[in-house]
Amino acid sequence: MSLELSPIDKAKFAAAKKACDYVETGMRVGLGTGSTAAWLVRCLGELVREEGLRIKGVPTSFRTEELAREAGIEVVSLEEARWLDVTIDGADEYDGELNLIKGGGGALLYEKIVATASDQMIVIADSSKHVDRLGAFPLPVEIIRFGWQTTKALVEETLLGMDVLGREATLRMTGDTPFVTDEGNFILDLDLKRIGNARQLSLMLNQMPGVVENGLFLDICDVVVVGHGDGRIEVC
Ligand code: ABF
Repeated sequence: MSLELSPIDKAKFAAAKKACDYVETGMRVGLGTGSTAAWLVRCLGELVREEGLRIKGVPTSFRTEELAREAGIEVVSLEEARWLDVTIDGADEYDGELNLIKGGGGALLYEKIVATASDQMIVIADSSKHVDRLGAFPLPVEIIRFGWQTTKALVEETLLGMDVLGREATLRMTGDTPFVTDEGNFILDLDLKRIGNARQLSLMLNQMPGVVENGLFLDICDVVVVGHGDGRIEVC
């Protein structure tokens, strides 16, 4: 990589490049979404073009599919792959137990399905994503469009009685219109500040009518590859 990168991009690139060590020819690879995952796609694309790496990539968003095809990576559907050897993806937060908040990029539903259908899930992140306790980053919750205001009110009501600090649910917008996921759903961003019991919260959210999935990735991540601005790597 010859271009001069900012410290944050150096960190993301370093993590993404290190994560390529987990990928071997013949593997079915889940390709994450977001700026760090975009570095992964670039690095894997270079290995495909210049080192003869042969993988089948399963993208977690339309955007990642486009990037993967541009990079020369063979793209297959999750239906065709059926199961994956490894998924490599970014995160908004990770804690000491490698539990995550994901979905800042709006791709949490496909990301969670792909990550769960993988023998191994590797997160690549710059060091700013590490937290002692999840929740400072607003928790994305994917909801169907039908009755979304009612779903929002139900979610807020549920939060009132739980071990979370913040209570506000905000519909994610793109300019003046609601953000629409690749699946055609809306996203609520829950400004919780701190999550006391992530497992209880995740279960409560996902049993609510209208809620499709939430951005708490619990007991899914196996390894976090952390990049630093000076190029240093940590593997947790
Ligand atoms: C995606 O990457 C999302 O789940 C997560 O929100 C985002 C992190 O973005 P970035 O890598 O740009 O910091 O996996």
